[in-house]
Amino acid sequence: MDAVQQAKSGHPGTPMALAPMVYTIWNRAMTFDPQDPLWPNRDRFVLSNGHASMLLWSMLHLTRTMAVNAEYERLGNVSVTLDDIRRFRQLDSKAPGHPEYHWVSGVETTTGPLGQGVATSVGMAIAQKWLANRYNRPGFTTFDYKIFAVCGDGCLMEGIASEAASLAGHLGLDNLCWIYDNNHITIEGHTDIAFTENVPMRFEAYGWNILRVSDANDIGRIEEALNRFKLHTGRPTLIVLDSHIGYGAPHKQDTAEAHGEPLGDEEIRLAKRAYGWPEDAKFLVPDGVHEHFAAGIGARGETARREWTTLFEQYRAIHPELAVEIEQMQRRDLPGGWDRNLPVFHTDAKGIAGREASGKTLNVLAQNIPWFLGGSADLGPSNKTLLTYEGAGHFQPGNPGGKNLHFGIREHAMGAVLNGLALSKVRAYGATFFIFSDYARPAIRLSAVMEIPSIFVFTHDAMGDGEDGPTHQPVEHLASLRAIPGLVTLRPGDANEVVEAYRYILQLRHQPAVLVLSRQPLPTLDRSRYAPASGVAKGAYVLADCPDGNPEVILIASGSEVSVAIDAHERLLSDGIRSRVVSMPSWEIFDHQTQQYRDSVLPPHVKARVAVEQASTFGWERYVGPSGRVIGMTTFGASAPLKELQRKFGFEPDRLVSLAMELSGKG
Ligand SMILES: Cc1ncc(C[n+]2csc(CCOP(=O)(O)OP(=O)(O)O)c2C)c(N)n1
Ligand SMILES: [Mg+2]
Repeated sequence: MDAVQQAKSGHPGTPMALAPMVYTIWNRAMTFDPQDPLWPNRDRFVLSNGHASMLLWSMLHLTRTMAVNAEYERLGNVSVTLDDIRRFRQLDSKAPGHPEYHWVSGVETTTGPLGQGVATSVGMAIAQKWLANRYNRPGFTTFDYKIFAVCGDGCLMEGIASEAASLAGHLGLDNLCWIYDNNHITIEGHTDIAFTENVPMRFEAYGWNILRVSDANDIGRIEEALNRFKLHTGRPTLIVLDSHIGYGAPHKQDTAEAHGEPLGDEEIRLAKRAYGWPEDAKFLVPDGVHEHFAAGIGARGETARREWTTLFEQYRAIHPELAVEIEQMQRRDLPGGWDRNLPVFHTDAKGIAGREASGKTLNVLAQNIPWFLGGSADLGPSNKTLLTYEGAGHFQPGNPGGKNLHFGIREHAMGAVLNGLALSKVRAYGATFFIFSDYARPAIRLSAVMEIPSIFVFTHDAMGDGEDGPTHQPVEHLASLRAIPGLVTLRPGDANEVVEAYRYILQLRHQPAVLVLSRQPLPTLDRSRYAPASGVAKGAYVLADCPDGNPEVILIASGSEVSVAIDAHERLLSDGIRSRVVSMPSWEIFDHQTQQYRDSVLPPHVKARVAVEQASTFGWERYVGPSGRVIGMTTFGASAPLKELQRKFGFEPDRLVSLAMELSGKG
């Protein structure tokens, strides 16, 4: 109440109502050591109704959870101080508006977009099952942690939560508990206006275990429900908690006003009176409270972590390779030899599809990196993401060691599940058609906000599935993903660029990546004649050049248009025009190279530039400059065979040649 009032902004009502529940989870149920918030076997806490962030800041402060940095080092200071809370929602405060993963230690995932948190928790639960299956050995339970996720009406209205709950029910994730704050209030008022379904029945139909606690202040019954969750096997648990938003505030309780605005000084005074709390004290942490948490979660967590650490040392003696794997994974390192045997594709005019090259690469990487796994939203056979080697297996109830994940046709949840896996230090990829990246976009964005290395594999990247028509042909998707800060988007131009793209992506520790792949075969370029594909690691590179290395025209291309540019280039050279081809699979990576490198690829004095990409022209001006040209899309596509579409929209060498001639003044 005090923090929201001081900030003149925020959400007081739900933290007030859920304080007893969050207290019970943290101090009585969860195994978490505030001294080491990165301990791998800690229970996870997800606040999916992220607007109630004051709950989390309170817990992190009262438990004296310690801070860590991005290199996973403990810093020796507490994560959230009382001063941070006094500066709730202010610049640089470790008590920002919503839980932010990479900003505040002890936050397990960034939340705020409703539904994302609970969906992410499903990924965390999948990860725990997979880790337990691989690393637990007789006498050594290395991973048996549980995931607690708190959510409200908003989360349970969102489609992503339904997808995720359905998947969790199918998989029987009994390590997962969602606590539903059933307060019947959202921003516009009573849920009667838009949300009258029977939530418990819906979750029962998903295959969940349903528990109910009818009084959000009854700590004993909350604890009992949490204990029943821990003992329940075979199904995830939903605890429906009946609560009163703004509990104790005489005029605001049970109203939408308690949701998202400060209560006002007088109402706060009255609420404190109702609680039997000193009315005028602000930001009061009474004596003994820190000690109370230290004796509860602190002592329990420390004991559990110490026992685990001792056990882990014995484990290391008996299972040294597995112990090393766990440690590498925790630091987001890769095992030695992770990139051995990666495919090398030989020059081939007919070539191979990006998705095919990807499938071959994934199958090598998944064998080299034990904790690299993934799947598709029901498009495995099209995305070529299936792991087909002996023993890869399918992650299913009863087979938690499978490395092929089956998300079903649930792209929204897939994105969040990938984030949950990445937050659990498992390297995971998820796939669908590029056009449906829209359905995963909120989670992609969050992966970038969180700075976690989720991997999105999108195939059918342009008009390659021509006959399917405009509903299946991405246009604006590349531009919109490139606009997400920190997200690495890569659209490789041939099979060897696909391999190099994976080599780059796998080494990312704090950045997500989107790989955009062709459906149709692309010629495999002659790398003895053109530059090696390792240039991918620079985002863009000079693939083909004029003999004196001093071009008068530059052709820039990505993906399927790279070979079109090469064809045009050869014709221009034979016509005596000094052309250069720049393969540009990734703007994001290129933009982070030195000015010197960028100028060497795109010399500023060469103004005659043509970019070609089967996507929206939006944004290409930055590379072609005011006098350059872009061959791209300014409309939606059409339903027709690819060849006809290429002709109609100008993705042919002829068009490039004539524009290049025109720009170089030789047309
Ligand atoms: C995807 C998304 N849509 C809309 C919002 C804006 N929003 C924040 S809280 C909220 C109402 C949430 O209601 P509920 O989950 O019942 O929370 P309570 O008020 O009970 O705490 C809305 C619409 C959001 N954060 N995320
Ligand atoms: Mg509500």
